[in-house]
Amino acid sequence: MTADVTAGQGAEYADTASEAYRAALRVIESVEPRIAEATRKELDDQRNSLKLIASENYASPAVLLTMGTWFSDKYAEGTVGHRFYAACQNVDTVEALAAEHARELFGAPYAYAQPHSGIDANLVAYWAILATRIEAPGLAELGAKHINDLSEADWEGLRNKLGNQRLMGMSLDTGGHLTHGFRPNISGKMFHQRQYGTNPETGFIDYDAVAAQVREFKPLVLVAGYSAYPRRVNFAKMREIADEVGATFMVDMAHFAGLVAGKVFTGDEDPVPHAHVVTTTTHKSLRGPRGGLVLATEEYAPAVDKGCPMVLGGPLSHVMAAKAVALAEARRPEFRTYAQAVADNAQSLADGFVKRDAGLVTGGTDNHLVLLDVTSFGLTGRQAESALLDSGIVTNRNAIPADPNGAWYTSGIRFGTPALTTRGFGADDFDRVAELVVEVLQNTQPAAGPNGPSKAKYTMADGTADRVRAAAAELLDANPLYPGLTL
Ligand code: DSN
Repeated sequence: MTADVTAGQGAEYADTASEAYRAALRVIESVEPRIAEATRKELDDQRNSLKLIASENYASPAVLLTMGTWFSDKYAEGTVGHRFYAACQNVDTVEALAAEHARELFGAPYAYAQPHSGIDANLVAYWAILATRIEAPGLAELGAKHINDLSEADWEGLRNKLGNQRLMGMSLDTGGHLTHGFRPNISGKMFHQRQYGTNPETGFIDYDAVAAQVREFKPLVLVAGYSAYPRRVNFAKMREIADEVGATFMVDMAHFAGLVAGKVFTGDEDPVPHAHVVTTTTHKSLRGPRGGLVLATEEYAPAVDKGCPMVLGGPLSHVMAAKAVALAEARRPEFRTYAQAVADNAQSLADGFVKRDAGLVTGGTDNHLVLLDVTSFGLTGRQAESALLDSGIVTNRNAIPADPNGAWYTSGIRFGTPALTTRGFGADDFDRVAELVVEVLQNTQPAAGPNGPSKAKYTMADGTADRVRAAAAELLDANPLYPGLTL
């Protein structure tokens, strides 16, 4: 276990945190014992499985405890110093601190800490871009100060303009996110959308091809960012492409915010100096509470600041408080050690797969995630995900580019290193993880379905799951989650 990497995860105040949790569980138990029981069991399950879901992590006890307070009870619609409710002075302290830590950590001119999730952060960003680029000039053209002053006909005209704009983002099957213009998501309905993909031969983004598509489509918004692309993005290049057609450049860094915070991604790979608007979640590689965040230039800040009431309901002040704590943790030097270890460990995991002849999308990784093409084992993603879960390995199935099995069964398994790195796993441990994954998949076969081989059912050679669980337990015991915390 590497002390630097796990610092802040509880060992230094394990006794106090244990007391706090034992007391809290006794209180919960007195009202609904089944919730206390499920809470204990969840810790047990998380402690005893190899968590490799790329979008998950383990927040520190300080972050978790911050969420369980009376800030949950307070309404605070509006923004710092400008609320639609009375008595928000302490929420103002909390929100201002969360925003200050975010600005300092990422070097951003402005930060907005209210979004409840990454999807909410993206909706705030889209509407802030539309408000800045379409609504404000539209109002000026009509000689009005506020939309409420417009006649019904003028408002209808402006509303049509707002609903008639173009967005381009990365396609879901090549690693983009639902909210980047995928038609079943609201982002694909509120914008005319087109998607860019990756080079079918290499799996990498082809910047010349993206530039050609952008020149032709001329989007108002160009989105970069991913949830299943195992490579870095050159954001300086993407900004140049956006500038050519006057598009607003937005980056969704939800997956890799921890690598930006930890200075693994710098220069052209740091989205903050290059994008007009940057969104993120706070609970993935950033290791905070479940929630979202928007960073913006001065130009877009006033519109982002109106996220509530524009898009959001009342802020979750208890979560904003936890965001402030997590961002303060991420500003410590040890977070850089953690972020570098996340990237090094992903490299080791990918190398472990490659040397065992498992097929990887793009042939490897240079961020925190690895996308395994499980057709190399004759399986669907669904079969592989279930067989791994039976063996104590928690992952999620994921589409691969041009996936022959579609978005439900899929042909890929996505792995991420942020969570196990928090436990202290190192490069050798991740090589062993690759070995265990390959052992499971090599011993799994599709089962017969009513119309030929099933895409969901599978059989595993006897003893595989038990053998792998036992090997995983050795790794988990050597790198305990919340060391010293007892309930
Ligand atoms: N659910 C997140 C992920 O797993 O990547 C994205 O929304």
